[in-house]
Amino acid sequence: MTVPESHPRYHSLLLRDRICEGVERGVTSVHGLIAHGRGEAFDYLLGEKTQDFANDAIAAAADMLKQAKHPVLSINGNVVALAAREMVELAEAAEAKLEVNIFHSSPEREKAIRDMLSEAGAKDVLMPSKSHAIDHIDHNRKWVHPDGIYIADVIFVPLEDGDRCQALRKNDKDVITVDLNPLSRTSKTSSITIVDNLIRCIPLVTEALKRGGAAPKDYDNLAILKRAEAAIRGGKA
Ligand code: PTJ
Repeated sequence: MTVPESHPRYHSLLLRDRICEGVERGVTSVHGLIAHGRGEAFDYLLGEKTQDFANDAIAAAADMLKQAKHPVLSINGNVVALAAREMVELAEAAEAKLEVNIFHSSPEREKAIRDMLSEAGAKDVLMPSKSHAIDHIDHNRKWVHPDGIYIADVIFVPLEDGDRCQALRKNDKDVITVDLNPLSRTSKTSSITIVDNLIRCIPLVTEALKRGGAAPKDYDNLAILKRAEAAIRGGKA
C-alpha cells in the first residue's frame, strides 16, 4: 500500500488492502468486499475501538472455549484474509480445531483458505466432507467434517451468516461470533456475540484464554447487544 502511516485512515486502509489481496489470491469472495464495507461503517460508529461490552463478551468467550470439550474455529474468506495468523494462535491457545466452512460455495476457494492457514502455521485444517451434515439447513454450508463441526460443542465463527447460526444452535451447539452489527440475526441468535472488529478482538480472546481469568457471572448476550446498539446510537454503553 502506498498510503503513509501518518494518514489518519491508515489502519482502515490497510485492512481494505488485505481484503482486496484476499480476493486477488482467491481466498475471499467478491461478496466479502461488501460485507467488509458494512463492517467498516459500524466500526466507524463504534469509534474503532474495543468497547466495554465487547470486553465482557471476550471474557465470556474465553471461558466458554476453555470449558469446551470439542471447540472448533470455523473459517471463511474474510476471516482468513484479515486474521489467518491470529486464528491459528487462538486455535493453539484454545486447543481447538480449525475448519473451513464458506457461504459462497467454491472448492477452489476452500483449498486456497486451507493453504493460507497452513502458511500461517496451522498444522491441521479440517475441510467440509460430503458424508456428514448438520440438520436444519439446506445450504451447502451444512457439509462439515466428522471430527470437527459435526461433533463440536462450541463453535467460534467470526462473520457468521444468520441461517447457519440458527442451524448450529438448533443442533445444540454453542456459537461464539464476532459481528460489528449488533442488530444482525447472527448477533441475536449466537450464545456470545463480540461486537468488535475481528482484527482487534481475536488477539484479546487469545490473551484472555492464556491468562485464564474468571468468567463473568450470569452472562446475558441480549443485554450486551443492547449496550452495543446504545453506543452506536450515541447513547451510554
Ligand atoms: O467466505 P464466505 O463465502 O463464507 O463469505 C463470507 C461473508 C462475510 C461474505 C458472508 O458470510 C456474508 O455475506 O456475511 P454478511 O451476511 O454480509 O455478514 C457480515 C457481517 O459481518 C456484517 O454484519 C458486518 O457488519 C460484519 N463484519 C464485516 N467485517 C467485519 C465484521 N464484523 C467484525 N469484524 C470485521 N472485520
